[in-house]
Amino acid sequence: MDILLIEPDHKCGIEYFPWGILAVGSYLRQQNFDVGLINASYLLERDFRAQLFEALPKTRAVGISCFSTDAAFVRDLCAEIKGIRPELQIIVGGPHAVLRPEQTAAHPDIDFVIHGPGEEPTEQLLTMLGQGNTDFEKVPGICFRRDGRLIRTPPVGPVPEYRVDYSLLPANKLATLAEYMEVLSGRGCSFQCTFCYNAVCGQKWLGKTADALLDEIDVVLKRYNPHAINFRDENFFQSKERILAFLAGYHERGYTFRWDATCRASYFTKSYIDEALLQRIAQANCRRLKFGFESGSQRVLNFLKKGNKVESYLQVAKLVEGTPIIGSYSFLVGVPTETAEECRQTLALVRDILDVDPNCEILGPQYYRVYPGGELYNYILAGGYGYSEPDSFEGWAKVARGDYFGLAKGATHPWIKGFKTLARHADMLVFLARTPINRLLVPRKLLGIPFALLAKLRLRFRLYALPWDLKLAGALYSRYASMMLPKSKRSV
Ligand code: B12
Ligand code: SF4
Repeated sequence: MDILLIEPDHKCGIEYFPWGILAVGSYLRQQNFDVGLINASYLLERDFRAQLFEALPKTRAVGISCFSTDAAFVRDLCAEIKGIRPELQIIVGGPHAVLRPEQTAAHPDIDFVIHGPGEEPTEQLLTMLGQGNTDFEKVPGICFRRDGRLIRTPPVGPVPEYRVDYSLLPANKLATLAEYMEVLSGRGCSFQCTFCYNAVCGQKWLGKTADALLDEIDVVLKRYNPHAINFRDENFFQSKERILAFLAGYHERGYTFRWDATCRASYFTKSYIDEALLQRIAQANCRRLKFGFESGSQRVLNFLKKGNKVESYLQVAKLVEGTPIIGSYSFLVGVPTETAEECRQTLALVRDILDVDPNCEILGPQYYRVYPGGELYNYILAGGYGYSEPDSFEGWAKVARGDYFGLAKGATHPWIKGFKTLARHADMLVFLARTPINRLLVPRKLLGIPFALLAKLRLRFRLYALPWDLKLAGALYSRYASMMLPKSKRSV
């Protein structure tokens, strides 16, 4: 095996596609490299370790993906691998490597860091390692140590065209693709929201052409016959021209699959998504449109450079409600400069949207999590909040704790004045307020009834003071969810 690619256990308990290593692995396979892939997020720990120990003696290099929250997992894994085979080259990529390449490459157990798209740098590194060539300075897109110095080479150019090789996924996942499939129709996004990874990395939208996308869908349908496809990229609707061609192609090619995609409220204009186009989208079996609404405060939206108008949100929800499409709306609270009243405005907006469309999906309001990089992050560092960043990968590993379902949120948000408990548990408030009481009428869940009743009153009448019930409910739910987690993982 030329390289063993590993996705950490993100501890979110959900079996998503490991897109970073799936992309890199697909490309490498097409260049005739022998690639192995293990996704620790799918596996019970003992199964992960069994697969790891079986593959390690056979591989020439290891590649690991790393979110900032994965730092501790990656640190421990690298130490373990080096303990078994010190000569094995370890390559780390993924969002944290992109955001903090030097710090990551300074870690003694990490040999190379990929600070952008990983396809071509990894191909070049593997080729050079195979030849015993050590001119790594010539490989664009990497960061590494040499003679006590850190060397960062220039970024790589555009990612080459290639097909995703889903057969890299574990057998148990492959068996489920007819039920649920993910396809990446493009990468990046050209908006500038200050909290978002795309804006931080300057990843402008790069979409497949409609023809290339439709051809890819043909292949996916032929091989896996999914009845639903989730277009996983973050701005599926960025190009109107491509959307019109996709909709035409959907009917011409006789597709029947249902699909989910990301959208933006600002696209709902007379010149782009009007009622007629929304109907056409619905007729092409769109199942779900996902929006980042973020806040009920226009000031906060402007501060985040979201480029949306709060006043458009109810209109968007009404239009979507008038179709068979499920509206999925995501919210964010706890960002710097947000006031208690602005947090309450977000909760009031959630209530108003639920009045318009009781069947919609609400994500959050999620508590703003601080990840390194970008305008908002720099604002925090400069803001006199006393917030300081870990100065090493080891330091990140210490702050990044296991975060089952994102409920064990860090308390370190000094910019939140007087409403931290509400902000941290706003998602619990909405979750409980939406839970039908009859679903709690089972012995295991009876305890939830008073919490749910109180949350319904809170959301309806804007009663947000003294949210200790939400804190307690969050702690109980976190414990319950953690107990449930191992069952949600499949053992292969
Ligand atoms: C899909 C997705 C997920 C999926 C799948 C994750 C995955 N492994 O792909 C799931 C749902 C699991 C997920 C979960 C989470 N996610 Co997420 N997710 C994304 C999203 C929207 C798209 C990623 C994607 O598919 N990219 C397409 C692939 C092809 O590109 P890529 O990931 O950039 O990978 C390229 C390079 O980075 C590199 N590369 C990547 N990995 C590797 C590995 C090796 C060995 C090499 C050589 C190269 C390499 O090469 C790849 C190809 O060019 C991104 C946003 C974004 N724009 O990237 C957020 C993002 C990655 N997620 C993020 C976060 C924070 C999370 C959560 C922590 C959220 C939470 N609950 O709080 C959880 C993690 C769970 C946890 N508790 O720890 C952050 C990461 C920030 C950070 N500093 O780490 C991002 C950037 C969103 C953001 N905040 O803006 N996520
Ligand atoms: S529109 Fe969405 S994907 Fe694009 S920059 Fe803003 S938050 Fe990120």
